[in-house]
Amino acid sequence: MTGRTPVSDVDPFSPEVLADPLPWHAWLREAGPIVFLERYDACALGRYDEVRATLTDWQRFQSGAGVGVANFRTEPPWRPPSLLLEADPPHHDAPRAVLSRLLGPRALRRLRQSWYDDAEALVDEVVRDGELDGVTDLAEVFPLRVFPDAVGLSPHGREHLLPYGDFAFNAFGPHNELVQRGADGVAEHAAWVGDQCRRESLAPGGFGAQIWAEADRGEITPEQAPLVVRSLLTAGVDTTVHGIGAVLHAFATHPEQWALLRERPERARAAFDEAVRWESPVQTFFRTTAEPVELGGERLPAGTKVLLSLASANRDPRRWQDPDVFDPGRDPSGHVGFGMGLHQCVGQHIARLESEALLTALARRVTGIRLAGRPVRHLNNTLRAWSSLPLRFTTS
Ligand code: HEM
Ligand code: OVM
Repeated sequence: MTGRTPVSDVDPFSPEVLADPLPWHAWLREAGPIVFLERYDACALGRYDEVRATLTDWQRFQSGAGVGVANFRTEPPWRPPSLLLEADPPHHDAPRAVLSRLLGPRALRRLRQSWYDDAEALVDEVVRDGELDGVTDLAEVFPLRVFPDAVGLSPHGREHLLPYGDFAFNAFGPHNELVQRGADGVAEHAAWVGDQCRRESLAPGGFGAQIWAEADRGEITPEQAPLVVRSLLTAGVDTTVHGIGAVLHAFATHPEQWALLRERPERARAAFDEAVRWESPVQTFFRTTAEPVELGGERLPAGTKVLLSLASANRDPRRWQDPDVFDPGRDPSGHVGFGMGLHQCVGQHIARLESEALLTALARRVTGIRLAGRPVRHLNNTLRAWSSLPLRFTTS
């Protein structure tokens, strides 16, 4: 460090910052384009331009050393690295091409009608005049109803999915209390997940079986197939649960926007993207410098960990007008809530389809939505999440 770079002894993964990260984000953006995090021997970026530039510069800012605080070259990862998230070209290319095809907009057309029907059915079941919990009655229920079936998972043991994902997202952070608390159960969750990734476990026609079919066609190797399935099981559930939680919270606290959505339900998809910008359910990922690089006027040695605050970039006033305002009428494109560049979320079309289906079904029944009590945060080293969201719906 040259001495001009701001140094911070703040722990971005402390319970205090995780419970209320916005003041830390504001400090990070204002302090300068790059900040040194004393505790983690890492740098942090909070401004949109630098975060975006780093996400799209995969040659110099690599993922293969892990996208959490730990450097896989010096610390062994908790599980074999992801062939997508934690890989660089050329290794990244084939698994990515497979998932891009299987999870792309064209491929999802065959799921659209049934997910819309499932959303209608769920809304019929749980929505009534009165109170319900937006997380435990809706945000956790809907993804778990549609996604595991689409992958082709066994109906048994699905309760492992959320805690497994929660641990994986915690594991990008330091070995703090959140990781230690999850450590007890993770072997059991991981064993179930690993078993589900076998060819024999996956129902015909689902994403899992399609991944194995790509192995048969030689697009990926049979050794890669189970790990590609594992990516869906790791990244495909908690993310959409907390994304849906975010959009429900956004509307409950902006009831006038719900009224507008009811008039124009075709805007559900854009509203979800705005909620992803506003809340950033995935808050951070790291990169590791592959060579000495200059960034924000600072010269970083090779092997430097760089924390990218997607959440802070998504509220950078240099990029967004009134960034703290949830405005489903704005154009949220360019937000980095799904990342950007080579690793940009390959499941984003799934996430959008799930939330669009659920919001559309809700918009048909629910005339008004309000908070009915204090929402409760669920802390995670990477995710911004609710564990409880007391809502009051009106239906007439
Ligand atoms: C990558 C966020 C839903 C699977 C990413 C990245 C972000 C992200 C920020 C970029 C990681 C990086 O640059 O290092 C989200 C959010 C979601 C969501 C906010 C929901 C609101 C999903 C779903 C799936 C999924 C539903 C699977 C069905 C993946 C995979 C990658 C990824 C496999 C790695 C892609 C690669 O490295 O090429 N996601 N995600 N995600 N996501 Fe998502
Ligand atoms: C993966 C993966 C991808 C994105 C996020 C994530 C736990 C995992 O490929 O396993 O978080």
